[in-house]
Amino acid sequence: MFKKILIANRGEIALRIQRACREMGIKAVMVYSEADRDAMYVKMADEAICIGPAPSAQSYLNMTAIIAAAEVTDAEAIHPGYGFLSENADFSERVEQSGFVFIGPTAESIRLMGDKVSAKAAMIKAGVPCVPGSDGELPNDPAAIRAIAKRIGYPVIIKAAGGGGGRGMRVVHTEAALINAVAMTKAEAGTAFGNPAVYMEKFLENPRHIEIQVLADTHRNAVFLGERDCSMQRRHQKIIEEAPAPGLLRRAVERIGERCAQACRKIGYRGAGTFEFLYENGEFYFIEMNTRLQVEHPVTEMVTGIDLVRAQIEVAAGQKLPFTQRQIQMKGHAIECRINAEDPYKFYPSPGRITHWHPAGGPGVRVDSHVYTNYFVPPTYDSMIGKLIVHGDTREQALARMHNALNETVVEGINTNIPLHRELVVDAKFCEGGTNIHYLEEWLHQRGR
Ligand code: MV4
Repeated sequence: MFKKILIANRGEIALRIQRACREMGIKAVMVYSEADRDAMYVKMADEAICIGPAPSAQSYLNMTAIIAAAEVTDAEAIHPGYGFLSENADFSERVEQSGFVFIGPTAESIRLMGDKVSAKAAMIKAGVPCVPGSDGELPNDPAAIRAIAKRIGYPVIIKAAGGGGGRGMRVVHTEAALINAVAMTKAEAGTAFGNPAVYMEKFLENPRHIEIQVLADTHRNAVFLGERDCSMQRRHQKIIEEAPAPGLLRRAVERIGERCAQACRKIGYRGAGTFEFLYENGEFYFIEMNTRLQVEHPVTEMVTGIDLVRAQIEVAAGQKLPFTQRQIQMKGHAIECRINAEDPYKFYPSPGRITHWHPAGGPGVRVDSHVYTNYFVPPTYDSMIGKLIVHGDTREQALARMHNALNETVVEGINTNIPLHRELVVDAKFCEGGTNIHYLEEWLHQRGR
């Protein structure tokens, strides 16, 4: 096992990884930007190194500075967290070429999944069901493009191979709009991702976003750890996630989960990963794979009892997965609310000093947050200041615990989206379960203001 790990991230996830290291008897090196100098997790780290000024381009995205920090501290491995460099294949490659272990998949896997056209081709080959669509990248011939759309049936969606997470897509409802939409998406993709390749899919009108968590070791063992429902989102930003997904048949989840684990074995995947699916009319359709730990990983930890960060570190060190598929049992229900420093209804960022912080507690309550009374939320980064996660025997109990926990939480000095969460956890349709990816935006629209 490693003696020392460098954590190449900030905020709640930096603290989450530091906690795993501490529990495992591993020393944690923190890198931080000038904006994060006073953060508690930086002071609590075994060692901490400033890697540059506040803007991420000069600090948390600065590969040279991060690798140099690993060199001077003699760290053996680098955990990238989520966001920043976590899905950057060049970073993973540079880390390994510099003699460190990248706590994540190989550069080859990251590259394969980063290109959505090659990711989909790999999944089709591995037997994972995908959204009906073009056979790879769209050709340049307008007649051929029209023929593909006709075969799929309108509406269709044009997506950039280099996109993902909602970037670089366009829905097309009629043949008249098709060729122009393809040209526009290609032009934008070339500028934004340096890759003009696009592909086409049937546009699913009312799906849910269901994702499958996987874990794989370097000995070709791979397991799935159930699913998460991440349909409660606004502008591709998830705000509530839960596990298991309400109303899904366990045997349907197990069938698709086994396909995902099989795909991991087939491509030689290592580490934690997430298969994203659209779920409509009882069918799963693969859209993307995320090759990192996700923000919402705690809901999976709460229902499986498995520490995903510990498992990531263990498999990165070459150990075998410490459990088999049969030993993974889902118990109860978990819900996560992302707490953002923002206006709860207008969504303007609300950085600044937290004058009073009191986290919730009690049975089944977990708070993943790096903030404290007098912490200054910098305006430079993502607005998420923490996550409130609850577990209960049933979804009803989890919702009741979340309601209590939201009411107990005190954040003064800045605005947060806690008032929005308080309304959502008592909303009749959400409480019923099974709302789709459009529900939150429709709810906000109807609510007005
Ligand atoms: C789709 C889709 C409907 N049909 N693909 C958006 C994020 C990216 N990961 C894929 N996305 C979508 N792809 C087909 N064929 C609808 C979306 C989508 C969406 C997906 C998941 C969660 C929220 C979403 C919000 C709007 C659109």
